[in-house]
Amino acid sequence: MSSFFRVLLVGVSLMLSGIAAQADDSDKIVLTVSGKVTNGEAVDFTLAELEALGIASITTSSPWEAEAVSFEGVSMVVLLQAVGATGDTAAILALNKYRTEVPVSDFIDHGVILASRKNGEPMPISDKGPLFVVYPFDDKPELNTEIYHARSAWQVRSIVIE
Ligand SMILES: Nc1nc2c(c(=O)[nH]1)N[C@H]1C(S)=C(S)[C@@H](COP(=O)(O)O)O[C@H]1N2
Ligand SMILES: [Mo]
Repeated sequence: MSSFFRVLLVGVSLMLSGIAAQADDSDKIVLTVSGKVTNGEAVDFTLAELEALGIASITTSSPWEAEAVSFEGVSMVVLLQAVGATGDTAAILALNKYRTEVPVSDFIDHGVILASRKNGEPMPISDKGPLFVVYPFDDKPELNTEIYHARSAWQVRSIVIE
């Protein structure tokens, strides 16, 4: 191959990889955890970084899903361990500015997850994504109260450990 075509090929493939990088969201920060975490330094996560912590799943119906569906995401206990959280309350903030305070004991007592997928698929913002705090409502019917519904924040963007 002539050097001209080599240069052209390299140029075209660089251009295409640039387009691919723009088209996917792999660099996008989906979650920031701050407050009482290691060294007080806020920790940012892409979706892939978050899911690399390990995936747990909860299959349940909810006030938002009449039929049981599978939610998959990182266990809140694992997430808090990963950032070195030492507080006992997690203030969870959503993209729509909704804010709710959840006792860290809930995460331990109920195996709460920060779901990033529903039935294996990432959740769009229009369907409570990209991150949704999910309690095991079907396994623990006592969680079907206003208190736990209010702690079930969707469109989660950040968490402050207090
Ligand atoms: N992002 C986000 N999550 C949220 C809310 C909200 O307004 N925004 N409302 C909370 C409250 S107070 C309750 S009771 C339930 C209400 O869900 P509903 O509005 O679908 O009935 O979701 C909780 N999660
Ligand atoms: Mo509510």
